[in-house]
Amino acid sequence: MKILFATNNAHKLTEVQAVLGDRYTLVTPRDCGVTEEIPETQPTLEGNALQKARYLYERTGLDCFADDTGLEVEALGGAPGVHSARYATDGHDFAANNRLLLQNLAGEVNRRARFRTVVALILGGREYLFEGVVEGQIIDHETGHEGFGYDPLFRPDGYDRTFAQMTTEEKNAVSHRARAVRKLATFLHEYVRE
Ligand code: ITT
Repeated sequence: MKILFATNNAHKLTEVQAVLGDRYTLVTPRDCGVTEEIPETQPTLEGNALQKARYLYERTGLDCFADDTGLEVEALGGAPGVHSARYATDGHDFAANNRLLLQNLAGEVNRRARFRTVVALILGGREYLFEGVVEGQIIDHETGHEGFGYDPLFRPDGYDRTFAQMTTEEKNAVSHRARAVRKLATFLHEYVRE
């Protein structure tokens, strides 16, 4: 089955394809001629995931899904949250975001944080939401080169390595996105069977 994934983030594509396996072939917006940046201007992860999926559905009429993810840091009242991509600057500057996060947590003993992903699916014109969460800690310096975004600063509970020190397979065993996408996959399997 082919399904359109509303992302321009190649790392996400790799992670999600690995979770879904070869039963599903992911198609990108670019593959469908949508080359502009898909707007995400809503105040919540749910709102943004739906906005991205609806944007693509309106343009292509194809079944599709989108995810929106935020890093929620306890000592910062849940920031950067829905603003995770544009925390330090207007663009997706991962290094600047990580520097700002460390700066804002300087001297803070409470390093608890979680990643939360919301996946919005539009299938047969209907909308569905799936959520995935992983709890962990923000460490005090960047470690590792895998993954993307805040991965070098996030150490999931039960591990002594950051996401950026893990292979895609290891990250997918516990990550927010993989948890949400596994719920999506279970739903799709049922839907296809009916
Ligand atoms: P698309 O909207 O094109 O899918 P994006 O990079 O904007 O890609 P999100 O809005 O979902 O993705 O995520 C917002 C930011 O949160 C993203 O730019 C990263 O900085 C961070 N982020 C998301 N998922 C992450 C992950 O698995 N590991 C580390 N950081 C992540």
